[in-house]
Amino acid sequence: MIIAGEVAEALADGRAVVALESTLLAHGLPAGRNRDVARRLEAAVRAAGAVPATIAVLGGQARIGLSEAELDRVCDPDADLVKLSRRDLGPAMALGRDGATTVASTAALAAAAGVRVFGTGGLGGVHLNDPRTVASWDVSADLDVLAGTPVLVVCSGVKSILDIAATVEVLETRSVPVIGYRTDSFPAFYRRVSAFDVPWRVDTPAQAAAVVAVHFGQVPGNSGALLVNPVPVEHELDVALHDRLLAEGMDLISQRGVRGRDVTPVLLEHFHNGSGGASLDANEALVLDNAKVAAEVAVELARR
Ligand code: PSU
Ligand code: MN
Repeated sequence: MIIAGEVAEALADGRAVVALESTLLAHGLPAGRNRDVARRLEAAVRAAGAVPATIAVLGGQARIGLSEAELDRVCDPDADLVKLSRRDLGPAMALGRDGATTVASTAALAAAAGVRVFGTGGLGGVHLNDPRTVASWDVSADLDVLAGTPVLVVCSGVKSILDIAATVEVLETRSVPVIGYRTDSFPAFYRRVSAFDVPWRVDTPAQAAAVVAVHFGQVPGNSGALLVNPVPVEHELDVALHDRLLAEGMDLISQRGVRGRDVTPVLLEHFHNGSGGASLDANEALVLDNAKVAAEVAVELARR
């Protein structure tokens, strides 16, 4: 694992560091726009007083903190990065590959490097079963890894392309605290509220940091925590458009027989193409806001 100089120094000094993932750049956003988002994410973290550490695997080496040239490589569609969950890290590193890290693999690498706060867009979850097929058993490794990795993930909940009810239940079963940031509802990525409440709510970065400090420092166990922050209100996707895209996306997945790690990128692309850019604006706005909130919480944690 290679920790960038600036990140290593900040960690040694006990200053705030925020991990950022690379799958949302390489596989969640279209080429061109992803590079600009990468830059703005790091800028949002810095503006709040923390050091950004974007994580990826390049030439078989896990990198904690990327240079501008390395960010170019992650965002280059011709570089053809593999989507790496935690189970893929061994093969990718041993075989010298380039890969983008998901929430699961980013959290695992962040924790190993000593980074405790991670800002992203949406968490993976339990996928919906198409009633026309047999049970898919598609449950994102993000949930299992979070259950055993002491990192705070700041995200906008899970997309409504997932089974939110089942995802919320798994988080409870696996003892992952879910804390609403200025909300009482578990957010559904493009939409600010879902049919599900969050068990806890905080309204300031200092409160969030207090919860995380006690959770990591005093509560037995090894689980991470989830701070859920809804998409900024002006970027929320219209509900009728959202529901149409969701239904179409599910049909597409079933017709094309899309499976496994390809499901999320294919559905995201359908949303982006079918919403005339509105879903992309929402995605970008929520990721940037989560990076900012993550940095604010990391700064409060470092202050303690
Ligand atoms: N949600 C998004 N955009 C994304 C992802 C989730 O809105 O790009 C990515 C994240 O990296 C997440 C991963 O960790 O998809 C989950 O994939 P899977 O369901 O295959 O585990
Ligand atoms: Mn999956």
